[in-house]
Amino acid sequence: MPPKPDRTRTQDAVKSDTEMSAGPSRRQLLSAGLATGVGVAAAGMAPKAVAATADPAITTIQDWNKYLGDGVDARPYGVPSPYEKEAVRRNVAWLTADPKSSVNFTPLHELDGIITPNGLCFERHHGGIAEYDPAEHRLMINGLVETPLVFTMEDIKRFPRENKVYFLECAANSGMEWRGAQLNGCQFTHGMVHCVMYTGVSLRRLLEEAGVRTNGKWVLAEGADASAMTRSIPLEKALDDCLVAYRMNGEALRPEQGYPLRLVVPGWEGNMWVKWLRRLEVGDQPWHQREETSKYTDLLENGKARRFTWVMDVKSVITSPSPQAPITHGRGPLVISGIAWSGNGTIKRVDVSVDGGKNWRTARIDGPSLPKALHRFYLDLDWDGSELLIQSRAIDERGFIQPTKDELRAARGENSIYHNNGIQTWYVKADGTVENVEVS
Ligand SMILES: Nc1nc2c(c(=O)[nH]1)N[C@H]1C(S)=C(S)[C@@H](COP(=O)(O)O)O[C@H]1N2
Ligand SMILES: [Mo]
Repeated sequence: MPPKPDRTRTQDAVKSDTEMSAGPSRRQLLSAGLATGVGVAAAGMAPKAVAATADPAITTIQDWNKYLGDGVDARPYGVPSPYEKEAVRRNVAWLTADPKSSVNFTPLHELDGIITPNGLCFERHHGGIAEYDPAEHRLMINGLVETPLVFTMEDIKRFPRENKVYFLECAANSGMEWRGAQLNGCQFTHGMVHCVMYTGVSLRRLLEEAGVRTNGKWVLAEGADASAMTRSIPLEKALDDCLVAYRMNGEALRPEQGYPLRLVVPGWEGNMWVKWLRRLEVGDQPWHQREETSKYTDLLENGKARRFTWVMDVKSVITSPSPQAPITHGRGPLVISGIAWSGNGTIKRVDVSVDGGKNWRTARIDGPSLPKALHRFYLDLDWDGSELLIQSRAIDERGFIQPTKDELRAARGENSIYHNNGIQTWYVKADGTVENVEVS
């Protein structure tokens, strides 16, 4: 089960738990009426440089010029520079009862491009990280198949391989923000998403090997961790674009991400991407119906629930500037940057507003535009130092437009936790600090 927000905690508790340094008023609703003296940066405009002779970093000899550094035998597996120590996953202690059934968050504000480094992919697990000897790992396919099969890891690596870049988003991402602005940083509001290149074999290929019977309609995927997490996937999706993956960004899956084997269910909510995958059972009904209650439903205002809301809707967020990535360089050239994604395919366009959604400009998408993967966008501005209410709004290839939070609440009420893809607002103050707010 996903983490649930604890509504009894105060805003100050949120602040101290997340070690944020924001102002006291992040729940305030700001009217979208700020003056904006912001121009789109002229082509080729560059930040001003200091004359070389005036800069001691140029005119004096630095420590690192005086000594030899580490040799090639010092770092068999490289780690980031010690100056990058802020680029780490973080959790929010009050969200869950125990860190072994919990979540941490990708530091989106520290990243660029579309690929999440393996060590920074957020983790969500219900029974802690399972540590496996791959030689002992087996994948079984049983149920409504002609030939039940058991594969070793070696067997799986002898099937034809595919390389695919996909985002994974937990359905609870942004769930704490349903009722209003709460957590002060895109790491916490949007960090239950990552995007890596997977290497694996198509699930279709493995199912064909076992031979799915005509009454097979669902694939039940089971994990080998202590939670033995089981999820049902409609056969149609299983035969479409799912992968049984054993590598991420070229290297073996990390233990946190399901080493040695995980299911990849492109564009669909993260809980179906079963890690430490050990069994695929073909059945004629979904696993959910065997349980007393169905998990991962969206409770509506009228008491009814939305079930089987698998596709992750079109969404985006500005990652910089943002509460954890304030503007420190003053007025002048400013790079606004963010990510956009959709479970429906590619992102067609991203609009950015600096006045709380009154006016929009088309952002520049840079880097690969791959279906069901993160997209990186930029808006290059000349900032005059005035306050801004920055927002991004993504549109996907099927024409779906990211809604405002008010539109979402009008449609689904306030009881939901899952599938919050509403437009995020950051309040940029004149001193460059940034706060999570909502505009009305
Ligand atoms: N076996 C197993 N698979 C699992 C889980 C789990 O607890 N056990 N958590 C699921 C949930 S809810 C999510 S959001 C994703 C998170 O994937 P990640 O840890 O690679 O970010 O894994 C899914 N697969
Ligand atoms: Mo999740």
